[in-house]
Amino acid sequence: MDMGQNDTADPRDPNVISAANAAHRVDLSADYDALARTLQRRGIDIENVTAAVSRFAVAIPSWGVGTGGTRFARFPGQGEPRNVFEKLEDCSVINALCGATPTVSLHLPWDKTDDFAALKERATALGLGFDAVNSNTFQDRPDQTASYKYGSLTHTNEAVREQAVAHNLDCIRIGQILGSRALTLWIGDGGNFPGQQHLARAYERYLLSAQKIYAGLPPDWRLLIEHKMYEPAFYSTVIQDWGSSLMAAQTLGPKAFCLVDLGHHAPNVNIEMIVARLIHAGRLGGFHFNDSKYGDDDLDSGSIDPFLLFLIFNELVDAEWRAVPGLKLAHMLDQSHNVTDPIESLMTSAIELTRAYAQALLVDRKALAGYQETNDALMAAQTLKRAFTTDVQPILARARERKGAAIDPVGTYRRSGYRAECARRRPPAGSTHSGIV
Ligand code: RM4
Ligand code: MN
Ligand code: MN
Repeated sequence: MDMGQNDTADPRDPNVISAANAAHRVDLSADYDALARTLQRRGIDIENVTAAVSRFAVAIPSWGVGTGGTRFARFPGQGEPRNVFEKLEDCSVINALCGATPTVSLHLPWDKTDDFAALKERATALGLGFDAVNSNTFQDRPDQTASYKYGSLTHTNEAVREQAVAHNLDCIRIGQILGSRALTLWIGDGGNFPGQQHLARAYERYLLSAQKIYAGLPPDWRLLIEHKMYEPAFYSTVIQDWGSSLMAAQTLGPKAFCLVDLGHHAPNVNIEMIVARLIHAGRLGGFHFNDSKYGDDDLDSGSIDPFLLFLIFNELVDAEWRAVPGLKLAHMLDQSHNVTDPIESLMTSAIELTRAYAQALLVDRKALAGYQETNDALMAAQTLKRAFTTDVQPILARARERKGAAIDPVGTYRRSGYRAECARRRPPAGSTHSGIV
């Protein structure tokens, strides 16, 4: 991109990032060295933690870089991306500055374009790859014949189900062009009234439709089944919980896994236990990270309940520690940014995930196992708390710096003037096709 203005600098330019980092280097070194000594006293080599954090990656949802909205209104931001190519530009800024988001997850048909090969080429030029493809059968679009008003994969009418299956197969075809290796299946199907739907038959129809999609998966692909308690169906949702999702995955076959969107549970549900159970079943496929207070709020990861995020990562690191076989997770952010600059929110959220991961790596697992065996509840809890309350900021910043990313991503981004430059180059063009999110 040619920023072309004296008062703006391309935030992806390594020289721009390095110049911005210069102002923080001395302080960071002092903080990092101090933390290294603290951790050493606990028997932890900081370099191992920093190296693990450096390897952590999470996908950016293409729809996340546009401003989201609620059922009531959407207040568009300045210089929003108007098409999938511009979304990729913003994703490349996020990745350059925080160094943890090398892939993008598309949502179809929101991200429809005539030339997916060109999109793939553009992504490669920007240093980006593609993560799971998300299908969309929860909305009607002008060119389709059947309506999803009363469901898609579980609809009573076979023609509607076939259309929804065909769309998913099309998503796989597009994903193959892009180099994706997973299809994420989330449906809004369900009922708003008791009695509206036959609960058992709707689930059976889901399985029959999902089998057809599964049969279309290339050998190296996975099907990620996403459950959600409610919305848009408010009384009964066909894939409402991890039980429905797990049974579906087990029925479909070894390439089917469960995807946990953090916002898709009732308040106070113990999500880390769900994670543990799915790991036990060998069916945990990945996450949609976000945070919430009440429902599927799609708030920034770690903004409401960072301890929950830590406890989830604690389960993941524990599984790594136990060398649970075949654990290969698709990490993605799934957020809606209504009042912030989406680029800033996504960078901050990616960093919050690395923070939770780093904290989880600090848990003294041998000590914890001992306290668990001897039923020392207080010390077991303290062992987790000690890791959670450690300020790992210097580790995160050092990991970014070593990758050529920014020590201070938001500050560097703001000073670059990227958003103002986008506002000049991208006059509003109606909807960003990011729908309800
Ligand atoms: C759903 C779910 C899906 C996402 C849509 C936009 O609530 O989280 O993952 O694709 O929203
Ligand atoms: Mn989701
Ligand atoms: Mn959701």
